[in-house]
Amino acid sequence: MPEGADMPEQAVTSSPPDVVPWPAGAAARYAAKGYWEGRSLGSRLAEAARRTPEAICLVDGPVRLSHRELMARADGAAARMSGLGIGAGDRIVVQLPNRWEHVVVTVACFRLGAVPVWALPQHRHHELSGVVAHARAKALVVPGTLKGFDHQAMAHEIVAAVPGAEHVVVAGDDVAPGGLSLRELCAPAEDPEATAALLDKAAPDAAGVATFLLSGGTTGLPKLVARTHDDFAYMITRAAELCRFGPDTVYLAVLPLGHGFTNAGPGVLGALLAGGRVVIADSPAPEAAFAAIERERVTATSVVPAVVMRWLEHREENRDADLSSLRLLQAGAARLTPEAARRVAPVLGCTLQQVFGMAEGLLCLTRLDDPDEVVHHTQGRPISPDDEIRVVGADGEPVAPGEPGVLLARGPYTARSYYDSPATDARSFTEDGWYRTGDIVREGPGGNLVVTGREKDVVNRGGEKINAEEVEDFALRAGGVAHAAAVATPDPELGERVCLFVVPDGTREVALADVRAVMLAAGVAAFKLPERLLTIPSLPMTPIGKVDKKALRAEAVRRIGAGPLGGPA
Ligand code: J2J
Repeated sequence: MPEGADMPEQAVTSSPPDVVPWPAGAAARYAAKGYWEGRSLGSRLAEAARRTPEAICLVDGPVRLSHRELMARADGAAARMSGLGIGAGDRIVVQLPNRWEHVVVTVACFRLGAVPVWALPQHRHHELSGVVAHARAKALVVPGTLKGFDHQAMAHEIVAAVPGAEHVVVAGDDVAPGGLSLRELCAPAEDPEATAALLDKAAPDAAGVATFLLSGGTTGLPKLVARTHDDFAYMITRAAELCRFGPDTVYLAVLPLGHGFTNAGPGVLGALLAGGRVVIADSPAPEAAFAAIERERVTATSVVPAVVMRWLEHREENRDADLSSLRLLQAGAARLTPEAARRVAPVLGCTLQQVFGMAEGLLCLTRLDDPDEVVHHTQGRPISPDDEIRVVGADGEPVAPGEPGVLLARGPYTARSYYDSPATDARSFTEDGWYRTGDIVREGPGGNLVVTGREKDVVNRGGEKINAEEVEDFALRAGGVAHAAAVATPDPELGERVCLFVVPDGTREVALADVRAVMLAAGVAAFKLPERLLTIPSLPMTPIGKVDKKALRAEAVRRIGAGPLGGPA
């Protein structure tokens, strides 16, 4: 694959017109305060790499890359993408499992100004074709076959069907005709210094889009959040500062690299920008993760509460692994119970940090020196002094201090709109630029937030968000269903699972397997499939005529119990 001989002299990547920018006054303030530094993430990463070029910064099994080697590969990939006609502002959907190439492609995009859109390996045709189409992606990067599923074939189908999508890039040896080899794409640049000089000179505009993040609960009609180099870099470096990341940081990426949390909370990018090291793991199973922590002397990692529970249970029974290097365990993306939080320091021997974040921006952290009371019982407070938050009631007015209400957020790294989705924006953003998170919180002492519920209709299954309406639409396509309502049922392992209520139309019996089959046939990610089906004569309604999901959640608990799925229906 040739490297691009004619890379542009100056990349042009101002914000696309389909994103609402920050008002000029706010932007000027964020720049004046030094939050927005006006440098692209690619330039920052290259600069960090040049400080300690020979230090190992990326480990994946036997692969160990130094900062110099990572940049040579990323720059090589950027040059080859340019040779393929991919330039600043072009989007590339990246669906890869946790492998070092994920990091190389990401850094390559940031160097070139191309926009990576991280998808999850579990996404299937339904989600991925929606993302490729809505992002107007030019390329799709996929594994070959993973866990028995042929991602390559799916990618070719999507690229053939979506106008503007051109390239399928495939990991591994088995690249079918018409596809490009990820291995070749990620080979080191032939002349690393010359390539780096070209990319430095053509560095993308820091006000332009660095990445499109998928909003929690991505459906066939995805919501994309355009994060600029300036805002994303600020969030990452500020989080890295609060997590005390530095050259001695060894960060274990154990959650999917498709998540914002793993990449940027401060995550992989925070560790690299701090001159530290990233160790890639492809499973959060305690045996494998603990072995990686011991072997690589990992100092920090981030997990979802379901993984915290598994690690605690395993460690209580098995103390073989040496976890003494681990200083920081971040837990976020779903609610961690105070009981679990309390066990982390004594059992795992490290500091717990609760993380409450979202693709749209706002990131809350408990601080490393917060008292136990805060770390065990709250989801932390915003990372920037200029994050603005409001907790409002049904009337849109602020509630009394300490009372629960819907959280609104605004600030130097919180988006003002979704990408090209005016109808959704009208519901999710206020006219004066606040993002309506849909989370119900109360503000505790010291401004720490406690997430107590949510108004948005999603199920949070171990950190993966599932849009209830999407499940309901599929349920209606299964025969015999007059009405459907998906709700969360409590689960000791994953926090929540999807329970589907159906009102039969009397023509036939409806079984869980029927609905699951409809969803699988439509190419829906398996984690969204309902795990329980309950029939009900009619759906309860609220006084204003909406389906009463609160009543349904209570009904599900009454019928199934709050324990594992086993109980009688
Ligand atoms: C309860 N609910 C939480 C928490 C997120 C860092 C960390 C997480 C995400 C993420 C992220 C929660 N307790 N501690 O992007 O950078 C729920 C809320 C929130 C939604 C966002 C990051 N932490 N949540 O989870 O875009 O409902 O981002 O609005 O996937 O997850 O989901 P998502």
